[in-house]
Amino acid sequence: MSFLQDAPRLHHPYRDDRVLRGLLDRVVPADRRAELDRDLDALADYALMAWQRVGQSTRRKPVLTAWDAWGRRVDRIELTDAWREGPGITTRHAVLAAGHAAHPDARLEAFARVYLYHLASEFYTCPLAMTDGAATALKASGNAALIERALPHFLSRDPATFWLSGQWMTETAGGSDVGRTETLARCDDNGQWRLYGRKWFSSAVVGEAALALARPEGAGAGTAALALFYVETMEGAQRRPELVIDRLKDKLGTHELPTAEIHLDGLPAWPVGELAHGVRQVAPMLNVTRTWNAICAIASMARAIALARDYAARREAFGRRLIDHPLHAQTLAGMQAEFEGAFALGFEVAHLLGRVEHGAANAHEPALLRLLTPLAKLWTAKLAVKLCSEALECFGGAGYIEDTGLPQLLRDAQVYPIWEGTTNVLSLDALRAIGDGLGALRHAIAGWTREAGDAAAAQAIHAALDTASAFLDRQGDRRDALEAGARGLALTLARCAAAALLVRQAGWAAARGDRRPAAASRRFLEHGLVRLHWSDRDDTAALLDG
Ligand code: MFK
Repeated sequence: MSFLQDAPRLHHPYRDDRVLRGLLDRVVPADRRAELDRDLDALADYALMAWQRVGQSTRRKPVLTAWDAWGRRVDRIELTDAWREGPGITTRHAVLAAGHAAHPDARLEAFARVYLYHLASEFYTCPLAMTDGAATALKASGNAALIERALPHFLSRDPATFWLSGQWMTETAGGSDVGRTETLARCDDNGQWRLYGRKWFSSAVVGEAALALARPEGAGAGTAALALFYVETMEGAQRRPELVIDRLKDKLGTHELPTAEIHLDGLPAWPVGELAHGVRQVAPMLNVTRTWNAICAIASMARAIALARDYAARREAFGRRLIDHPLHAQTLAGMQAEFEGAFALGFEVAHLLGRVEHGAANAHEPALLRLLTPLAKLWTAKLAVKLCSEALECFGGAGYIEDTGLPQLLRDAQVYPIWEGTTNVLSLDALRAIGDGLGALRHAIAGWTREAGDAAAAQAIHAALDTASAFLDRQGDRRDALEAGARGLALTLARCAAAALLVRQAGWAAARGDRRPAAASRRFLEHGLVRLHWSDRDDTAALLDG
């Protein structure tokens, strides 16, 4: 019998996830844990089923049928199984609704569900993120009529009444520069606002509602003149005729997600707030979807590492298992330490969000949340690509073969740094937040490390923070230099926060006899915290000169 290699086996994504269980054991009160465990077990069972199912089928992309056989415009999108199951799974396990429950841990508990559901959902989490963001932005707007109209659908626990919301911002002229939005909002003779224009990346086009930025007729140019509108896309079972799907995008990854180009030809719309400062009004949505992005990136890392570790424990080469080769073990351990840092930061942002929303945060924490949200998004996104790439390499040639299911991990991960703001857009956003944020971060880091009593780690983290502060002081008012260094600054601050959170978790776990989080904390610190570059501007210009 010739040699055959076993496929990697996926262990139970909840019961066997020490890192998630360690966090929940530390944070979630016992009286809510049983209900949470029921949902997490069910979502993890679904994830196991989904992993087996994709291994047995040829993956399908959604199909758009624009016209029916009799010439009617229908814009019907045929979805994959996981997408069709999305409303049922989401509502049954409160993937959205749990985040809006009336207690400060609500967001943390919801994001634990998201973490387990994400990959099995085939990025159905993308429109879920936007729906969550829309619910949050509508609440923040105080618009009672829209809240009463939409939130019971967005947060429904019944698939029959559940609605998805899109977030329509990106346009051909605008891209990240949303201030160049060309979609026009015009008020008709009956006082009804209507939208006209083209949206270039619409990820939840199968949804029933959306928040859209548009420029009210006669308003000036730029970001401040944009208004935020709420729209509905369906008229009974039919898509409204004023919303036309031009085509589905052909993307590198996230193939199951029907991202569309659309145009609006008089779609009825309702202002969310004042008829200006729409970006300010949509910002709560952006910050929520960026948190989803971080948690989903972490979920991709967890899956990639879990498969690579399982394989390493069974695959033999050069006379012993891969995991017994010192260099392979060192590689996997390094990946695990980075993942645990990303996990700690992503879930701290999730927890902070809930505490701030419920008035349970201390005075520093709103500024801390504002800074950590872009930091977590940008760092976890980059790390997901790196770790998924490394995980594929752990399989050798098999990692490059489509029907192992592995290349998809890398292709899909590449979306995290791009959507919801690129790494550079997010680095510049962190500069917006650093004024109040840096002091809040120092304060928080001092608290997290004090809890654990690890003086050496605390010293290393504070030294890295001092280097970041020195960088900021040196740039002073030189905006160009500050912007050029913003990515290095953001990565440094993200790593400092993650290191301190690892130290906190390590202290808690060590007191209970688990030394693994301390190993993660030490290894993460060993990888270094500072990622600043003090680059010469003339060299930059020279390097770009042909
Ligand atoms: C599975 C994972 C789930 C993920 C879901 C994925 C969905 C994928 C679909 C998409 O990708 S949707 C499109 C994503 N696009 C973006 O994220 C836009 C990227 N561009 C930015 O983020 C820009 O920074 C932004 C458009 C928000 C603002 O740029 P500007 O034009 O330079 O605006 P400006 O004047 O700096 O900011 C306007 C106001 O918003 C200011 O407040 P004031 O009016 O009070 O002065 C800013 O402080 C405020 N602001 C901006 N970003 C904010 C914010 N406030 C709070 N939080 C923020 N993040």
